[in-house]
Amino acid sequence: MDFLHVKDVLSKEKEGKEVKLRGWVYRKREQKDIVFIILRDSTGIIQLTCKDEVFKIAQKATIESSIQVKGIVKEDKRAPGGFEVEVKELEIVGLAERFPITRDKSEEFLRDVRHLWIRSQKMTKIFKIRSEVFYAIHEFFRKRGFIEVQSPSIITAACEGGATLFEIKYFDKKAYLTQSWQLYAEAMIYSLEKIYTIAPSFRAEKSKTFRHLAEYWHAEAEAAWMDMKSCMKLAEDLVCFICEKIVEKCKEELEFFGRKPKDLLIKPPFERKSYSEAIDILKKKGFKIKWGEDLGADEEKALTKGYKKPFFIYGYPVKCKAFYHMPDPKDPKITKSFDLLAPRVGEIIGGGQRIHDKAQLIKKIKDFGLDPKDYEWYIDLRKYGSVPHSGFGLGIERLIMWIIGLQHIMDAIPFPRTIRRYYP
Ligand code: NSS
Repeated sequence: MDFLHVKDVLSKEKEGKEVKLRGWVYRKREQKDIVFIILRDSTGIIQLTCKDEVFKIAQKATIESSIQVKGIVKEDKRAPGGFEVEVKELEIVGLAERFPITRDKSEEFLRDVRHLWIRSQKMTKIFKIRSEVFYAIHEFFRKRGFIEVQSPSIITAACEGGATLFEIKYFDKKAYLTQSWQLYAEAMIYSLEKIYTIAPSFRAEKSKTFRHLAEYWHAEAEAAWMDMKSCMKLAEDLVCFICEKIVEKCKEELEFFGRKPKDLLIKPPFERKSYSEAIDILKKKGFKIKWGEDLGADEEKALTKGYKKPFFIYGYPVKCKAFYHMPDPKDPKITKSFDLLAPRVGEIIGGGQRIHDKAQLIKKIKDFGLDPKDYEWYIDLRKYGSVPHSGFGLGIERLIMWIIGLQHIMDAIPFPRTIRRYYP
């Protein structure tokens, strides 16, 4: 007889049948002549009743011990999932020592024992949603004819400004960990035109916030001939597609987090606000922000207040955005750039149209205090058949935070890295 998974046993069809299950002891309750074990595996939890011949061995099975059992499925309305297994045979495969995670442990402690906390129902459900988000991104881009491309993680010049670069020793030279695949993507569009990637990006973020990781997963797209307008359309279609897939495939998980499918079944187009409009709104809300200043987490939180759906802010001033952003020919103070803001989380996507003119790019690199020598190959791309092009980057953990309603970005990734934490 093959082992089954919990989800396959929780059904009317299996009632009265003999089944074999294996997993871990999630909870345990002992009475005079019966032990109730809640068994968990990757698909869910189920109650085991252990009496008579298996009573003694069940008593020995500590929390998180791995066990395998054989027994008969019985309907029981009081059991989680409505069914239980009356155990006839029980084997302890790995007897667990005293499990350090008990009720009422602090968030900080749970992060110290992350390697064990990932077994929790909460974390398991987050990672299932996360897996579907990754899958949906691939599905979306492939359906649209985008080709997946990888770029190096070890790089020599900043994409998003030097302040958040991780410096590494590269043999006897200095190198950095990448902040984005973008500069390489801009080279690759000359062979593949429409491309995407999902890869880790690294930011030496000095600040400790609820939405910053030092290593996060970045879904990025770049396409030749694409202008900012089409790029925004692509970004909103992607987000809607991911949400639709999550609603379709993760009903139970969303319910666990109290997230209503109707709030995720969002349709394009998203609202578009200009940066100037955003500044006016913030001033009305009492912020002492001046035109030209960047929007931080507080500003973005205030702007998204009352919103259920993400929306765009476009046309950021030149100074607020990285050097490669194309100034708007109609108003060169601003760039053809946009961010997508999600309720509470703020920016989940950043993107826009790139400078494709060589002289303009060199000037902008210098204006930003950077050395054109560091960007020689990147400037080269403007010499040989340059074309208008655009792209964007989606912070996957930030999107997951919004989809699930997580309070902290650290919970959107199995082993978070932040300014204070790189263990376990
Ligand atoms: O810096 S971004 O706004 N833009 C870029 O890196 C572009 N080069 C992307 C592109 O056009 N191909 O970062 C993009 C997104 C941003 O909107 C956030 O959602 C996410 O990446 N992001 C982060 N997530 C978690 N932690 C940190 N530190 C972080 N920084 C950016």
